[in-house]
Amino acid sequence: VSQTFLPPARRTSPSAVLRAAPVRPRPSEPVQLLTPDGERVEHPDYPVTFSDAEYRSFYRDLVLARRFDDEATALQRQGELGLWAPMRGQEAAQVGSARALQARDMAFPTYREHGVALCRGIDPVALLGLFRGTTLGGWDPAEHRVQLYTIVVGAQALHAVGYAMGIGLEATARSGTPDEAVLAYFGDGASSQGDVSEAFVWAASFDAPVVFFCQNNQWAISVPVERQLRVPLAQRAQGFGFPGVQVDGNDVLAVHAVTSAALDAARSGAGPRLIEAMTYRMGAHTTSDDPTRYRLDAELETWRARDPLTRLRRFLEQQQVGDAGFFAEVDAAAETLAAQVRAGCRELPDPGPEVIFDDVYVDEPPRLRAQREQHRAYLAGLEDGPGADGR
Ligand SMILES: Cc1ncc(C[n+]2csc(CCOP(=O)(O)OP(=O)(O)O)c2C)c(N)n1
Ligand SMILES: [Mg+2]
Repeated sequence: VSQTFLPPARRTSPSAVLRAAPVRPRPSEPVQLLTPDGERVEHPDYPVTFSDAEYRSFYRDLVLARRFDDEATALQRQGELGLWAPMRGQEAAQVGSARALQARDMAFPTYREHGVALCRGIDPVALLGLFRGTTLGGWDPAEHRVQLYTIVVGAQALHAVGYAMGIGLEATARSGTPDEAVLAYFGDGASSQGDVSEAFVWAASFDAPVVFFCQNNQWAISVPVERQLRVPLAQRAQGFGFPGVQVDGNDVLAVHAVTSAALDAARSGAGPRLIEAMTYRMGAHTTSDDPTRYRLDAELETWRARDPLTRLRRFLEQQQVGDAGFFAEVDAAAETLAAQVRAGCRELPDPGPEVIFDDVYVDEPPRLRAQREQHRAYLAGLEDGPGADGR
């Protein structure tokens, strides 16, 4: 065998090869309204104002979201949850965007949108059910206007566009504007999925009232964002035929302003928008992951200095919008929430073995009913088995 046909000797470790992206995304200026030092800055495209009460309520939501997420991580460590996907670090991206939604708008989350769920009034204990294995859903999407969590990376982008196309078609039928919009969440890793590119094409072709909201948290498990994107994701939108904007995802004010504007545009019939929120996943991908195996402490430190809670707290203190009493009240509310979540999680009822037959069909076909009966009889016949108590 000639030397020519031998593969080249591997000169670096596999992880070094992964890291060696020849082109890095070029730096760009994300929209920012609040610096990491807590200074309120203006942006020409987003001349927004917030009342003191709004500033305080943003802070409150950020703190509650973080406390809930921390509690869930602890519950997994105590064996109360099978798994948890921490969102620590992404609170501003989630609270800022979710609070830009109007009552009728619909959100399509991934598996990490716990801050979105809280802002939309989903019971945090019900949300834990999915991670405790007591439910396959947890809430009514029609009531909260948040679809169920989607684990299949990127799939919900297509679901969101289909839903938005429906809104658009109804608006056309009554010769009006959509008046409601869809917010589709996904991650930087998901941006490489065919589903997301297809979703962009369909949304553009049909002027669907959808806002794509990418939380670029720099990692897709152990794969760095440089592997996903050769240009900032926001720039990719142009090639699909709609506007894209990059926002400081750790700045709750900027995220809120940018998402509000994009949703307004979608509701008014201007078609889709893409938002790339630059943020960072401070914790592990999930509680099954060990990020120290693939990323450096220095990177973590850089992002810790951009913490979304710290910067808003600095602003509130510097502008005397929040006093010691306010911060104490928020901390107390967070502890109350954590205690309720802890107790509620442990009390979540175990589902009976028959629930696997539920919610498959609206009208249960005879064949499935027969299988359910067969399964029930089988369980009843087990001595001390799961069906022995009649469930
Ligand atoms: C279609 C599909 N492929 C692979 C996986 C396994 N997986 C789960 S999360 C994930 C990474 C997703 O990264 P990103 O989109 O950046 O979201 P993040 O987890 O960072 O929030 C992968 C590959 C999956 N769930 N679905
Ligand atoms: Mg990611």
